[in-house]
Formats: sequence, C-alpha cells, structure tokens
Amino acid sequence: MGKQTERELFHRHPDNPILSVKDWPYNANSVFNSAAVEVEGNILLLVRVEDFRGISHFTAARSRDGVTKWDIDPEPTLRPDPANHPEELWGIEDPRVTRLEELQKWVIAYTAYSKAGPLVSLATTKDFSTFERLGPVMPPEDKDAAIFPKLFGDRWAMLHRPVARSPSLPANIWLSFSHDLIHWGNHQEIVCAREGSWWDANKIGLSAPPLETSEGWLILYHGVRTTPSGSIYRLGVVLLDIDDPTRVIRRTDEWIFGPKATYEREGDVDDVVFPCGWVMRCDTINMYYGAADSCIALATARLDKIVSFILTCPNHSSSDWWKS
Ligand code: BMA
Repeated sequence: MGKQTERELFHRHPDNPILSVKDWPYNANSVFNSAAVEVEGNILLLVRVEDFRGISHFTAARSRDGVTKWDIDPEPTLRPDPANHPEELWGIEDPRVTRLEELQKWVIAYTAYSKAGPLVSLATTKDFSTFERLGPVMPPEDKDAAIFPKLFGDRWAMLHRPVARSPSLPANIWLSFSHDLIHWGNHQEIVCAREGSWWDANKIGLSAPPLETSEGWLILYHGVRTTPSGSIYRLGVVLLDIDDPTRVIRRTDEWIFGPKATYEREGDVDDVVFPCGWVMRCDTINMYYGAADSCIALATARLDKIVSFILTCPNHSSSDWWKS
C-alpha cells in the first residue's frame, strides 16, 4: 500500500470485513456500526442491523477472539418499541456501550429515530438479554452519544452531538452532566468542527466511547467532508483532561483513519468508516467499525503509539485558531 495508508495508526485486520449479512442468522439488508465491549472473556458486539424496510434494531454477536466464530443471537436482541417509545418509530441506531462499575450495569447510548428527527436515548442492561429503557435524554436533533465510565464528583458525563435547525451552523461535540443518567445539564460545547476545506469541517461527532489513558481521556471522533460526489467519513482523536473532561488538551490536525479498502469505499453509503466501539486487549486497541454502512470491520493499534502520537499534536483548546 502507498505512503498515505502506511501513515495510518490503525491496521486493518486481514480477515476484513469480519461480519456481514452473509454471516447473519436471519435476513437483513446490512449489519454495521456496532458497539464493542468485553464480557466474560468474549468480545461482544451490539450490532446495528438494518432490515428491508430501512428500520434498524440491535443484535448481539459474541466471539472469543473478536475476529472469528461469532455466536450471533438468532433473533433481534433489542428491537425498536414504538408502541411504548414513540421516539423509536423509525428505528434504533448506532449504539455505544459503557460499563458503569458503580452501578454494576452497562449503559447503552443510542440514536432513536423519531418523527421529529434523531435523538439520544439510553438503556441499561446487566446481561445483554434484558434491557431497561431510560428513555430519550436529549431532544432532536442529537446523536453520537456515549457516557464516560466514571463519575466526575457525583455526576455522570455524556458526550453527544446536537445539530441546530439552521443548516448554516456547524455540528459540534457537546458535554453534559447528570446525577441520575436521566436529567442532563451544564451543557458545554467542547470540540468544534473546523471550517473551509478541513477534513472535519462543519460536521463532527463522537465515534467510540471515551477511553481512559495515563495521559487523559482519548476521544475518537469522525469528521465529515462534503464533496460533490458525497460525504467522506474519517477519524481523528482528541485528548481530554482526566479530571476535567471539559478541558481539551490535544487534537489531531490530520485524520488518522479514513476509507481506503474497497469494503469501506463501496456499499450502501460509500466512503464511510464509522466506529461505535473499541476494546483494549493487552496493549492493543481493537476498533470495530461500520464500513460503508454495509458491514463490520476491525482495525488495531497499539495504545502507547496512539498516546505518543496525540501528545505530538497541537496543544490547544477548541478555540478557533484554525480560522486564521
Ligand atoms: C451518520 C449516521 C451513521 C451512518 C453515517 C453514514 O449520520 O447516521 O449511522 O453510518 O451517517 O451514512
């Protein structure tokens, strides 16, 4: 591969795509954008499955090595429930799962596709078989949300991406706090989309949930570049202060991963890499990502390499330095 691909910090698994509809136990249009966690020594992916109506649900897939021999639930694990949750009328999408040791539960932040637009909903589970919905926590339009695994003082923190009604306004990443996971406040904009020809101009959003490192919270985000032939979804990283996640310490200027392989470049939506989960195994980050809204792929990177890389990135906050 050429120089540009070698520059990427993440390495694609040779078996990619590791999951697609041909592996699925029931008919579906596409499987993509899965959450990823480790449960009792297995990698568990909570996979977004789109049916032939265009409506999405979640199905759990488990594998010991996180690459092969997936044990996939024979039926949808969590379906939209529009009768009790009208905000799920057009499906549930893009789950991000965080372990909350404090509560001995997993919390799933997902997009509920309501008539008024996509919004952020939460559900909790102990076993990925039964779920308790906490309901919508952010009004539309808002998506790309994940909860931090730790309390800050006595408050939980959530990253999310509200979108203003005016299309001329950028879509930026916000941070909010809550005592009970249901009522959220102290909303603050912390990472802003850049402008002009930047790869992450006008629209960004959180990808996988925040990852705790010795240097701070590692935040993986996607930037959307609009081109005459469609949008390109690429990835960058931000480092947040470990005790005060409102403080941005570093941010990559260049994207660290973007669509290159055929399964990322061609699919239901071309040129998309969209991770909703990453799992640490030994010193390695396993990043699971939706490719071209059609299948699931895996890319790996050494955590120490990512951390040393982000520490070489510009030391600035989300101020508008890039405009000048
Ligand atoms: C985003 C989300 C993702 C999707 C991506 C590319 O807005 O809706 O679910 O993968 O667009 O289509």
